[in-house]
Amino acid sequence: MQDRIAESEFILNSRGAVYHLDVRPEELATTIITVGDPDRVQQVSQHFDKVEHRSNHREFVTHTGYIGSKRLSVVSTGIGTDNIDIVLNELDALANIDFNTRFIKQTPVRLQIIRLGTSGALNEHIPVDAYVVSSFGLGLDNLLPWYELENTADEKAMLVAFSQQVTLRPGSANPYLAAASTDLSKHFQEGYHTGITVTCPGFYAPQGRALRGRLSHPQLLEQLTGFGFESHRITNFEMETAGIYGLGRVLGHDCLSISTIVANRIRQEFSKDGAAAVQRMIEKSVEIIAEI
Ligand code: R1P
Ligand code: URA
Repeated sequence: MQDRIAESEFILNSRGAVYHLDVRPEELATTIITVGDPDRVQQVSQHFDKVEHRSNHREFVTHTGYIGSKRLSVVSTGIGTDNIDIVLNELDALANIDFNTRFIKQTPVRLQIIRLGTSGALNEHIPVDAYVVSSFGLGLDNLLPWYELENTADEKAMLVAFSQQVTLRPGSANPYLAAASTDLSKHFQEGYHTGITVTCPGFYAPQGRALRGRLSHPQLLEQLTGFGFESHRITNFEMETAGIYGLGRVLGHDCLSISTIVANRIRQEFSKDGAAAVQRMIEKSVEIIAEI
């Protein structure tokens, strides 16, 4: 028999809510939209017919409500896969751990987790203000090497091709890969580009941006743009997708990441009104999510 999970490992606050998110099991839906920016939570929940729960702790803002009869939550993650480690584990705990007994529930609940974020394009044909659905998350950030992530044969072959074509400085990254949920991605086709999203452990040098710090890997953009495996190409990079896909796989959830392209790094263009483009992505995507 499994052990009761100790107070030091699974932390609840004084109202019996999971520590970082400050959410109780009954306050979370099984379809969850994640956003990086806490201010974007309200931009999503304004499309709900009714909001029944709001919580707010550190960078983690949660609203739960309904569109028609569909119950949805929207949760902000803040930036980076260190935060994704916290958010995905706590969402999973809310669904799959009994908060009273501290035992794992017998029947696993599979969540739908959909990121609505922003990203930089690595393909000159994907313009700013376009939307990209990530077919794969390819992590350079080192979160998933801490978990037992099982890869398919195709994913393993893609990782081998990546290590042959993209020469990272030894010790800088331990690349990992996980695919999107096709059950979710099949709903997001018209009006969305599709491709591999690279998840980076930072915004500047880890995405090839040189301000005053010199880059250890000045060929990064060129190598990522040139990468190919069968028909798969890298379209964009950001800071959460691979963590969501990888940890979603480990924990047994269906995950999808959708990004508004706010910068095209090949053309060196930046959106003139990224906020409006993000708002359009939210409207278009939430309408689809409400029907899934
Ligand atoms: C960097 O500015 C942030 O923007 C992107 C990156 O992944 C990173 O979190 O996503 P969000 O706009 O969803 O935060
Ligand atoms: N977010 C990123 O991480 N990179 C970009 O270029 C734009 C948004």
